[in-house]
Amino acid sequence: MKSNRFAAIIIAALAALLLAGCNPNPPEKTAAADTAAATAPADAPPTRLAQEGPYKFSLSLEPMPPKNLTKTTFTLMALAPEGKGLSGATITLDLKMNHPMGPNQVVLKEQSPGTYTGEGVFTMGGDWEAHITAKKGKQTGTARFAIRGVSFTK
Ligand SMILES: [Cu+2]
Repeated sequence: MKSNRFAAIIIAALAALLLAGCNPNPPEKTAAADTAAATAPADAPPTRLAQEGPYKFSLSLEPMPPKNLTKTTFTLMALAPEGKGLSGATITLDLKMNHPMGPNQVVLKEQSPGTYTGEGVFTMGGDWEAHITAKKGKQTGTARFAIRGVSFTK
């Protein structure tokens, strides 16, 4: 199939551009990521670094370990102060590295009270952070998770 081969070349070229454009070395980690995630293996599940506001969050990914340029499902569990599943919130997840990568936001949709999911793509291998913002009425809750060791290859 000629078109498949062409697509593969385009993807390879795009990957090379992304790698060249965002200087993968030396990886300079944030202090918070260092302290909270230093002991976790490189392919550990997302580690919560910080959480502010009235809600409690935990994050999981599929596939795990995550891969570069591969559709990834983000599942966020969100609890309201009473310990019930948070319902009716608007939740976004911003993927960031320790250098400019451009905006990479996933809007999470409520599947059931307390469970929000969305699909996104890591645009580079390496260590990322997911920044969560949950809004409901006048309340806002945030959290940051370390996502280490996103595979450079698919
Ligand atoms: Cu990068």
